Amino acid sequence: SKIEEAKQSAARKAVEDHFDPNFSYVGIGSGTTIIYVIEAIKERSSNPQIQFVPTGYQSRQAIVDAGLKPIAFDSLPNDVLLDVAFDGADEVDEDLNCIKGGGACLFQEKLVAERARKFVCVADYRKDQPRLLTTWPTIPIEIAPLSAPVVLSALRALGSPSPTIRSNKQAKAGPLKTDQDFFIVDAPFPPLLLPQDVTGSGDGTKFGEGGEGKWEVGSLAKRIKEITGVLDVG
Ligand code: DER
Repeated sequence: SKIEEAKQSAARKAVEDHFDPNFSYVGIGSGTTIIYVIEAIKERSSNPQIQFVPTGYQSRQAIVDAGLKPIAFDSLPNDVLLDVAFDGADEVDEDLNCIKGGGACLFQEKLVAERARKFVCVADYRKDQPRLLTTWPTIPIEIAPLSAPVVLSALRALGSPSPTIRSNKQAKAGPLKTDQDFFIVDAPFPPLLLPQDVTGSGDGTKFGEGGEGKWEVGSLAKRIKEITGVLDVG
């Protein structure tokens, strides 16, 4: 299909531009696009020395199914950095900010991205939007279950109309649990602004204070990290 072809060509380009068969450690994200990244890496290299760091059970299984060598994030030698981490995204704005978390693998994805010299986001044309939350409706946040009531009320205070704990009715009654046994909160906000939208705007958009619910992307990301103590990966 047109979408699968777009995913595959994005993956091939990403691998062509950012993968080197002499690498030692490569991060592998979660979702469907990443499968094409793995296929493209297989075509480029048969170097058995490379070890692949998964971002969850699905990512690890994809590495194993491709006959590549997984290494768990917490088995990496101390202080070693990944040469590159490839991952997908749900939406990307014109400043290359990303919405991630559609696949509920956010915590490990952030850990791996943080530990890589270079983070390569592989996203087809559907994800390419002028501002975040143009088509993807919510900001996914992975949290410790115990913190849910506090996080939900703090998000409402930031102007999110109806933050919710993600459930997967087809799979089970009650909330979805991630590979860390955490919750995913999905927080809707109006489309996020970029700095160039706000400078000297004078339209009542309070820079980063959620005036009329409008947030500049960096300010909101900072506030959400403060609320959830989430690993700050920028
Ligand atoms: O959960 C994520 O952030 C993933 O990267 C994911 O949403 C991308 O999924 P896709 O490649 O199947 O669109």
